[in-house]
Amino acid sequence: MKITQVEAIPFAIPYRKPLRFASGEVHAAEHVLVRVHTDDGIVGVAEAPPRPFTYGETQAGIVAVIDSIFAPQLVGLSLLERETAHARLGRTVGNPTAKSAIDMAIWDALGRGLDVSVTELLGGFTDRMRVSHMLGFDEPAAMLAEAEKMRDSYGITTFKVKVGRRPVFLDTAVVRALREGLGDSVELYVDGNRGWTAAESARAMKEMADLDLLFAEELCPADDVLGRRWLVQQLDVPFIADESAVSPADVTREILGGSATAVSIKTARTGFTRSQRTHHLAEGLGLEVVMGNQIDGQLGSLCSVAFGAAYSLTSRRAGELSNFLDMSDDLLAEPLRISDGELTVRPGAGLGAELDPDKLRHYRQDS
Ligand code: MUC
Ligand code: MG
Repeated sequence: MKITQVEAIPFAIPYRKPLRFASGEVHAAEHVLVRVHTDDGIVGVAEAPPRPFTYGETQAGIVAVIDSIFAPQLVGLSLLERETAHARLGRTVGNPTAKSAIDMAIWDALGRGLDVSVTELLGGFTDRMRVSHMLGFDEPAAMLAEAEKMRDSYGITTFKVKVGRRPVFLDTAVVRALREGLGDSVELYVDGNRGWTAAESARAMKEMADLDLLFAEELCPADDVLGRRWLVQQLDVPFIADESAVSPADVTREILGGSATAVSIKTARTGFTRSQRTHHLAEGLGLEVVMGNQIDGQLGSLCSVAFGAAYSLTSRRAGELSNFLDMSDDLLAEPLRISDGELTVRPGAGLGAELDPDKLRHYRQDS
């Protein structure tokens, strides 16, 4: 079970429909496939989605940091020495998705070696999660049509609506159209990706006070420290820290500082090892948790559901697990299927993910 090689393979798969939000937009999944090989022939896999506008990583940067810094630090370690691997990766600041993909590929390889699923290794609470779909910026009618399609085709009844545009009415009109069009039985929440000021956020939330929102996420920047605290104190729904709270230390700072009251866990940026720490912290603090989406492909979504299903707290709320549906293709040999509004963990060892070699050959950018 010793690590012999860590591969970082850049690939690109176009989106059928770009996703737009306050801090950026995504037209193609320009991700990095990470494969961890062991001396007994096991290969663990995961993917790293660079989000330059949020975390400063690029596809080329992820490949470079893995090849030149992380891979040499890990070769020779056992798959069971996960805390040692974590400590070595931690010597380098930043690079959250590069570190996370390596971490998750190690867990996948360990599960394969032990013939148990990653969900069982982590906690084994359930084998499925309800799915929440993220709606990117568009006109109200188009966003309502997309939500109806997701509900009618996949049974999804929870929607996260991207907000943060100016004037705020552009977004509040969308949320109102969704509530009126979809009725009371769906769950709606909003994510501003720091697009509004605290005052704009407060105004928008007042305008939407009758729309029965579940949560509000990152409406304004955490760096507007007093403004955000002022906002969070007046809301009557949990305020989710997403990009402002990547590490457990960030979560502690945001929650104790009164700048958030709930947390988004994204395996794409905290892997399984650091997501576990955030989960345990959230449980200890009594926080709501949502499994977030970093605009993941199918492999990334499989990682999210594998983690989310492992614990009671992370599987309580619908997880953001469906935006791979906007991609034109993927690398998995057997595509993920959402039905009755749920995504199940793949049966089998590790993550249960098998890649299609022809698709990998087609989409990889290094050969
Ligand atoms: C989200 O929840 O913010 C948008 C940018 C990113 O990194 O993740 C997405 C979704
Ligand atoms: Mg967010």
